[in-house]
Amino acid sequence: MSHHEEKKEKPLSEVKREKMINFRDMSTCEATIQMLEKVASDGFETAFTRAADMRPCPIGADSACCKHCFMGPCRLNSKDPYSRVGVCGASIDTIAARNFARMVASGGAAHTDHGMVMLDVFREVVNGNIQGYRIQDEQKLRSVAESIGIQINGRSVKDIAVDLYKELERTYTQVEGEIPFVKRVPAKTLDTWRKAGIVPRGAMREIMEIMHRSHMGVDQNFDNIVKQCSRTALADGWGGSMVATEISDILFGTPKPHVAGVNMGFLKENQVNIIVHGHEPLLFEAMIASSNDPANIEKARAAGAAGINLLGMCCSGAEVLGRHGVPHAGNFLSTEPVIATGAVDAMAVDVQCIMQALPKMAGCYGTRFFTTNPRARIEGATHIEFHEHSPGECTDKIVSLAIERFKNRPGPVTIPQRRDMGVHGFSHEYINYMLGGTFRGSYTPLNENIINGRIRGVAGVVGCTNPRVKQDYLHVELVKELIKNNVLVVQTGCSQIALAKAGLMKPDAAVLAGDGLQEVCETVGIPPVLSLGSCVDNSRILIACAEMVRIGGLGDSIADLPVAGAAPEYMSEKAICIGQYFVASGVYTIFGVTFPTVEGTQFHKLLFEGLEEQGFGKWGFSTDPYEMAHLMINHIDKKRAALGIMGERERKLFSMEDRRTAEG
Ligand code: SF4
Ligand code: MSK
Repeated sequence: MSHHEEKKEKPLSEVKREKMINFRDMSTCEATIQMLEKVASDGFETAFTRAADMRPCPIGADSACCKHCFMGPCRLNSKDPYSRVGVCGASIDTIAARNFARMVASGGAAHTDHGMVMLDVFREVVNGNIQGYRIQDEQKLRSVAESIGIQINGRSVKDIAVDLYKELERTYTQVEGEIPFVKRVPAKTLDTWRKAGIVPRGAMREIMEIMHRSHMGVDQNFDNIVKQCSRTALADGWGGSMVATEISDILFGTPKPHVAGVNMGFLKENQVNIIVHGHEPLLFEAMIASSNDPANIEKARAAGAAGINLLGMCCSGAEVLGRHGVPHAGNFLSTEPVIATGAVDAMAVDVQCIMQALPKMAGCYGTRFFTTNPRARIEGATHIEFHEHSPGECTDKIVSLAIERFKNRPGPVTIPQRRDMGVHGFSHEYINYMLGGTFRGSYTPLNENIINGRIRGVAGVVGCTNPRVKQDYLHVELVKELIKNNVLVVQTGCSQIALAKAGLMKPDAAVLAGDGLQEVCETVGIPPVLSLGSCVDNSRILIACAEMVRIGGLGDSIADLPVAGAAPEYMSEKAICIGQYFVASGVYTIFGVTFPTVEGTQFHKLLFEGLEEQGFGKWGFSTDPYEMAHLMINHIDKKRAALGIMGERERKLFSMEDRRTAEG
């Protein structure tokens, strides 16, 4: 069939399935399973059934094909990947490295563009051109400004903010030199980057260069390509993503722990239910304002509703769950099933992780589906554009249309009665306060508890859900195994929603932790699993790592710390970029599902071994959550042994007194 011919699709209800699917094999989320069964009995499809019907392409999964020019596409999928080269002579190492580079570029572009939008809004707020938002966290503004060398003493908020904008703009546009947040990187880590020539310039430059270098006939040395992968990824982690997080905190408030709820049971049959899904907090913050607007609430009441009920999903949801306690209906893979409740009157989306299938699913259950961002329009969706200068215009319209749909709900409503409460909204700042107390807020107690062995180390467990593996299962089992072994877990993105549904974000989940971690959690009153926000908020984990190094006692660089990271169910290119910036920052980072390389190639060896030998972190891979946990724990123990803190209890950090004695 030529690509001009129209492919006739069968109505979904007529699609005959060869094998019956047991959704319990595909998810551990009870609400999602209930809805998947409903969707199947209603005769519709979801990502779960499409994944079951379509085997992943094995050549693509190995990243063994190249379509960077039209002499190809070339595939090097023989048993011996070195037995063939592409038409141009490209080796498997070049092909895999170039493909990887483009994943890093795309993932990094998503985060940095998100960060740049936040910065645009910040500039307009500071200049008085946007009235709908304002600086809500002046303390955070001052601390971010100070961290990159901006004078704050005796200056007005506006003056500091103007300087901060100018400085952070360089995160994107800087042609030469180092981006501002590099000032937060521990000296030894930065030294490793400088020696390797990978300190990032502006993200625009790095992403442009990586796209150039991965073009046909340019960089054909996998080692050199990986250097640019690191540089570009660092421009995201310590650049675009960090700007997104910091500016969001300045504009909307730094998260503080509070009790909040997760799962589909927070939909309310007698209210107008609106879900916001995507990534940037701007749409959601405006939607919160519109849903709380008395005029809109009155309209909803006039339509027979008891009120307007707002919920989040994916990372949009994670942002406001942490910041404001808005309930979260579920992670990425639950975005289709939730529509089958029939209770979602409107779903509004902005950017990233929005399946094209959603408007179709919305059509099946009469849900109103709205795209709002000029970057992300979807066939079949109603587009109501969101403008930062008049945010309420878009969200008020969506609220009105949701009310209209409530009045005319097309069918019965089935809401899975699952509600999971937990403590959400940690931040790297709050870890200071929580462990150090008001008067000695610092990471010292965290470091002390790591040194004395109560806490073995810290793990970041993050990332998506993916229908190629059982939804939530790997996240939950991995985290349980880690905390059982006294590893404190910090989380972001869809992963944290999996753990919240499993009840691990309640302080009493500390009983599942090993003795040492349990003691710390009970003393401080925290759960053993701390949620830090959305995917861009992985930058909070970087800052926490830098702070642990700065406090002392755990080595001189991030690579010395007893920490590890994992994205066991990842699906997006953003995750690859995140993984690469953690690896380049010095962290052992393990992915599940599949890894886009051919094992045994030089490129694979570089990622999985060679980078560590050069002073960075390294990649790891496993599809088994227990193996993954023990790979991470072994790594943590290796770092503890190198620090000389293996098996020690009660050793304190060097006090000033000790220092004087040692120096004297
Ligand atoms: Fe094939 Fe080389 Fe063209 Fe890639 S760049 S498609 S390997 S000829
Ligand atoms: S939303 S990138 S599925 S974490 Fe950030 Fe979730 Fe992964 Fe999207």
